[in-house]
Amino acid sequence: MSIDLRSDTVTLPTPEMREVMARAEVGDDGYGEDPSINRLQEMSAALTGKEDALFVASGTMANLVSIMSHTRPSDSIILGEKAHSWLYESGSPCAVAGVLPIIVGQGGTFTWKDVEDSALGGNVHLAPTTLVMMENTHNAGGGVIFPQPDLEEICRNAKFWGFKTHLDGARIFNAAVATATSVAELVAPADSLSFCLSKGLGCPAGSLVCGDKEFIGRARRYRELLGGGMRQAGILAAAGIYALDHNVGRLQEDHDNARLLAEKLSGLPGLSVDLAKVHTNMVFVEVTKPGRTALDYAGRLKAKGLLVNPMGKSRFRAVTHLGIERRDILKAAEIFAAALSE
Ligand code: TLP
Repeated sequence: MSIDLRSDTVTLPTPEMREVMARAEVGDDGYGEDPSINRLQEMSAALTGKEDALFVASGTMANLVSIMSHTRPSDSIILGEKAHSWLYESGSPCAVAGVLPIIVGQGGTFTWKDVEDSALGGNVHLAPTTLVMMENTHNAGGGVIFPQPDLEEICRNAKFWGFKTHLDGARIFNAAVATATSVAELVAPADSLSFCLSKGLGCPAGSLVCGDKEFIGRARRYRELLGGGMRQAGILAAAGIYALDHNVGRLQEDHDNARLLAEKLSGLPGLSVDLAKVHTNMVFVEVTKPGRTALDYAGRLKAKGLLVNPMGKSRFRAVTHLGIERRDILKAAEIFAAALSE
């Protein structure tokens, strides 16, 4: 079997997770009667320190219902460079929520000054800014952690200016483990957040939207509008409960494996890694060997049983997760070297 470092979305449910899924108590969530979904939502609200939570199908849907719940069509929203919602969600903020994205900062993170310089309003020609979205960890920025002082300042000033704040916390548990901070503390400044069960936490599907009761009420309606209402989905929620109970602490292993991989790769001529940006479970690598593109190199790796994700002409991403052990990293490092010397 290949060593799959394309994403932490490739994890397979373990036998233990499948076991709790098979035994899950379920009911019709359209009537609010699925005990497993209700429990997962209560757990998620408690873990994130928010009033309420809503189980949705995916991270994309979580971000979209959050945007729809905070804005009206023809508002503008502020996002960091290469934000997942902007670049990797099929244009849904524009196509479905009808908002105008304004991109600020560099490498995914940004400051209040960036927001202040770019926010729109006060003139009938402008699409008024009503939402600021941050991503923690930031995927395309390299799995980097959004600096908490900046996040706090953005949220504090946004409140004063009357903007809502949403955190795409698809990998917020990675940020929490890496900084030894509780998720509740990391997300406290933001009005709402989304987090994913189907990435480092190892579930087959599902994300949670968390915020105050009024916001979650609106999110529930937009989930319905998008066709995302589910029935006996407690089978999936049970996997989420299992993951929150068992798969959070182990994320440190993924971070250690990513660090080991980054260090090995940074020693190879023909590749370059910015070690300072390896904060969590992602390693972004530049192919510097003349005449090689990321796509070409990824093809050579694949032929040797190693999968990575090309992201741009010379850059690729390798992500660690619960299907990867230290010995896989050591083997992967050998394959990286062998494919370079071809
Ligand atoms: N990220 C995926 C892909 O881009 C498809 C990945 O492999 O990293 N927010 C962030 C920060 C994400 O990284 C992702 C998925 C999402 C939202 C969307 O989640 P899903 O795939 O569940 O819609």
